[in-house]
Amino acid sequence: MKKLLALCLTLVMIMALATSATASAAGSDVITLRASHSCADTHPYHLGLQRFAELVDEKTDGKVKIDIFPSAQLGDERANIEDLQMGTLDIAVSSTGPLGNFVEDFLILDLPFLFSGYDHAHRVLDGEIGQALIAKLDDIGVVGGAFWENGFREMTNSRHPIKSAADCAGLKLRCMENQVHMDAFAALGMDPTPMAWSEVFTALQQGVIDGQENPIAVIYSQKVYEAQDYLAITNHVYSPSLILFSKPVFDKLDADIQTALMEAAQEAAAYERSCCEDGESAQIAEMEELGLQVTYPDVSEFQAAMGPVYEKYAAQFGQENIDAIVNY
Ligand code: EAX
Repeated sequence: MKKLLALCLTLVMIMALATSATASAAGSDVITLRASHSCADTHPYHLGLQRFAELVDEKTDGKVKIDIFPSAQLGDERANIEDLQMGTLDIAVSSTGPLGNFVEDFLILDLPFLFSGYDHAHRVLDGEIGQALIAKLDDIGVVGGAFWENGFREMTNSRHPIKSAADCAGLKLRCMENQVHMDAFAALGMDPTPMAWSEVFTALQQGVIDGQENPIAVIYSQKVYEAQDYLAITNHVYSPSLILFSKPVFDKLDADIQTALMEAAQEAAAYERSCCEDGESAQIAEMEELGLQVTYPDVSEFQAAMGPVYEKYAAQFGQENIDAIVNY
C-alpha cells in the first residue's frame, strides 16, 4: 500500500513539473509560462495579459514567453486558484470573487456599494489596505502580482426590467461562489445561485437561471445580451481582479525573472483597467441597439436593503476595517 502511495505521489510531482513552467527544448533557454482566464479573448483580462506578455518579453530579453488560454480552457477561476496552489498552472487572472474561499479577508472587498467609484477602488487596492491583502496570498501558495480590474457589476435577466429594488424579488440570479454576494442578493429577495462562469451562458439559454450579474466588459465580450432581455445599471459591487502566480512555480524562477514578472504585472494594470472602464458607455449603447432594454434604477433603494448584510459582516470583518475602506 505504501509503495502504491509513493508511486502516486511521484506521478503527481512529475505531472506538476511537466505541465507547469516549461523550459522548451534543451539549449533554447526559453521558459514558457501558461496563463489562464475565464473570459473571452476580447475581454480586458486577455488584453491585459497580452500587454503583460509583451512587457515580460522585453524585460527578460525574450527568455520568458507567456501562453494565454482564454474562456476557461484551463478551468474556471476557483479551479485555476487550486491549480496555482499545486503548481500545475503558472499564472491566472481571476476576479477576487472566489478568493474569499481561500483567504476569508478578501470577502470584505465584495460588500455591496463599498466603493464610491473607480478612483476610490484603485486608491484602496493599490494602497496599504490592498497590498496587505495581496501579502496574505503567500499563505495559500499563490503570489499576487497586482490588482487588475473586473469592474462595477450590473444585473441582467430575461423575466422583466429592473426599475426598482422591488423588481429583484423572485429572480433566480447566478452569482459567483461568494457568500457576501449571496447574502446581498438574498437581501433583495432574489434566489442567488452560485455557478462557475463557463456554465452561465448555457444556463441562461436553457432558462435554468433568470439572470446573472457582471461588469459591462464581461456582459459585452461574452455576448450575454444574446441570452438576456434586460440590463439594469446598478453598480452594486465593485469587482477587483488579480493577476496571480503559482508560488511553487514562482519560487523556482531566477530572481531577475521574478522581478520582471512582478514589474510587468504592475505596469500592465493601468492598461487593463482602462480597457474595462473606457469602453463601458459605448458597449452599453451598442447592446441597447442590439435590443437589450437598459434601465437605471434608483440604487439608494438597493443600498437601503443592504443593512442586514453590513450588520452581519461588520461583526465578521470589524466595522473599523469597513470604515477604513469607505473613508480611504
Ligand atoms: O472574472 O464569475 C464571474 O462572474 C466573474 O466576474 C467573471 O468570470 C470574470
